[in-house]
Amino acid sequence: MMNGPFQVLAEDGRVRPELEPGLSSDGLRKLYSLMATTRAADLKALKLQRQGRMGTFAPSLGHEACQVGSAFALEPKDWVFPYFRDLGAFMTLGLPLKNYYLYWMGNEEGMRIPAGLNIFTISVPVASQIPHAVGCGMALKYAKEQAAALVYFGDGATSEGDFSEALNFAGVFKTPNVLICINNQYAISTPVARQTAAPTIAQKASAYGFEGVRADGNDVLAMFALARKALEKARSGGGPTLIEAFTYRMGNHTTSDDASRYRQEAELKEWSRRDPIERFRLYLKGKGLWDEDFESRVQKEADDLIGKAVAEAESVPPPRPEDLFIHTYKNMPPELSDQLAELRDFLKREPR
Ligand SMILES: Cc1ncc(C[n+]2csc(CCOP(=O)(O)OP(=O)(O)O)c2C)c(N)n1
Ligand SMILES: [Mg+2]
Repeated sequence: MMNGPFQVLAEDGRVRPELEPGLSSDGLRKLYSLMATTRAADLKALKLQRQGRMGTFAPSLGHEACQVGSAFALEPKDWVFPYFRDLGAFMTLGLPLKNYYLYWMGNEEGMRIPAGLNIFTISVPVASQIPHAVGCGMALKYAKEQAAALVYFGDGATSEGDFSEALNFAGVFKTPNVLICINNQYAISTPVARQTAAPTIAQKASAYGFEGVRADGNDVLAMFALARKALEKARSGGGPTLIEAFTYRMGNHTTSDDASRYRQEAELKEWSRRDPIERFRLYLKGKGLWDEDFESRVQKEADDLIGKAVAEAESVPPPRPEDLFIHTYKNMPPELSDQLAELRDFLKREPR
């Protein structure tokens, strides 16, 4: 590592006051409740999956600060391009939790984004959302809109051609983008040392001609401060910024993975000492903004919200097999309509 990641809060919650981003007490408490609610909603999803009530799930455990801190800096006019491990960003932006659960239950209607939210759908093909975001940045530039397009992706995405092409374009055309690499140090079982020989991901930005910064991704104030600065720069014509959020994936890659087969217990233990929520709680407590009453209120509100979201998501009828064929073409090409006819025929003979 060349320089240590940018930090506002040390691991024990001690703050560097000159770097505090100047949020109000309400703002700070909101950040806390968003992170705590994200964690509770994430743990609930794991349980749903284990009970057979959700198809598969990619846990966000450990990513709460980088997701919530960066999304908290967005304005409604900005655009967001998420990847598949972004629950905290969705919570912060106000996507109903029902939608997120529905999506992971296998119903793509969950990604029907309510009007007024400038969020694109989750991209599962690794890195494919980065060129989308840069294209959106270019469109904002043409339209002379003072808005930015922010994209999230993992460390694994940086080995894809899409990453390189998108960052090159962003640099050349000075698009209003904020590119956030959530470096959780693994792409499924591949450690980041096998992903790149560069000491940091942030430094890759200099080859594309723009600024790259490395943040402590478990420090919500560092993430907020850097994202806000990069967003302001993008909106005012200063071009793109790459932010590397240095963090750790505390859970399995997805519910189909068993990380104990390729990660050492000691590493996990080491990172659990850097828990992003714990750290922020210590900071708030020091400021007199956290006590047991506040905690119980946050947890109760989270439980209510989650209970309601589960009930709503489970009351939506399951998708029809035919739904596989819609949303791709306006007019279905003949080979697909043949396949659809064949599927309907099969379902008539062997109903589900
Ligand atoms: C183009 C493409 N190749 C492979 C996959 C299978 N795949 C899904 S997630 C993943 C690893 C992604 O790792 P990273 O970008 O670090 O994100 P993380 O899961 O760690 O958050 C892979 C290889 C995919 N979805 N898309
Ligand atoms: Mg990763």
